Amino acid sequence: MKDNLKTNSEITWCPGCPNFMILEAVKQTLSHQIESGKAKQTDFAITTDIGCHAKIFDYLNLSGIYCLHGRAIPTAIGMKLGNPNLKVLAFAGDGAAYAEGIAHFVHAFRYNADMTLILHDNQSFSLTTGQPTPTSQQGYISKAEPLGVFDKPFNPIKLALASNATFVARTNARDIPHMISTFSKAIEHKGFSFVEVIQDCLIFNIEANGKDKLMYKIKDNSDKKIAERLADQFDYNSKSGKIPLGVIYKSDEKSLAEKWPQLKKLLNKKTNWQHK
Ligand SMILES: Cc1ncc(C[n+]2csc(CCOP(=O)(O)OP(=O)(O)O)c2C)c(N)n1
Ligand code: SF4
Repeated sequence: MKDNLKTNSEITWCPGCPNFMILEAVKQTLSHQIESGKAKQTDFAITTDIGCHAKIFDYLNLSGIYCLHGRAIPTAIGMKLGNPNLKVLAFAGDGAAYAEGIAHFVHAFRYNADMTLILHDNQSFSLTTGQPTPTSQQGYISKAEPLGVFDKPFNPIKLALASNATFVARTNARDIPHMISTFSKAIEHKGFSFVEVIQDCLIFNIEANGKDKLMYKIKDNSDKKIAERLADQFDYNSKSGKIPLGVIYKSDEKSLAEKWPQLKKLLNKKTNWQHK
């Protein structure tokens, strides 16, 4: 079944890039969903941003839209509104969603459309040769900031929680089984599910690599106070602290379509949209 998700496109990631492992985990996750009868291959639709991560668009045999930089999230929400029976996945980088597309990132949690965001966080704008992003550590020297980054990074997990996220998880691009289990839980969550994948870039911001020794796995958590404490354990700035992996927070709230009966009516009338 996994082969049905393959394409003939030449893969142009650097040899050994952890994006290969993310691709493998996505294929295995979707194959399990399809083989277990939870979804058909044609039920899935993807959006991708622009960046190294976004090349995944060419390597997955799925319908979708290769978006403008920073716009994978709003395009995915539009897709979901257009056909709510689709299982929509958006792929974005830390530059894409935390810089260019930050407004969409914040508001997506409030809207709570039933879809999944897979965020490849390599603490770098890698496709464009390593400019710093909002999660790059202080002191990171690049061609764009030769004196090193002066600013502290922000913490996207805390931002998601503060924005009333209903599903926040973190996983490691080197751990395919953990990615599969986390992606599966995210896809099965009702509402907007955000999975941050900690991903090394082998070429740019290599000082930020090798955080695996700080990582540990947690049990799924539904307590907001505990989630905030878990989020505080890693500040994206130093190689100390602990990095919790797993479902950091999950709650059951109404999804976008459930909150907007008028939208449901309008769409039913205009597009024969059937709410499940
Ligand atoms: C509107 C717009 N701004 C900037 C760019 C240039 N650009 C293309 S890819 C990219 C970096 C992407 O970085 P990130 O989202 O972190 O993904 P990565 O390459 O690290 O996977 C930038 C700045 C663009 N294509 N469009
Ligand atoms: S530049 Fe970095 S993120 Fe991009 S393909 Fe190469 S290793 Fe991967």
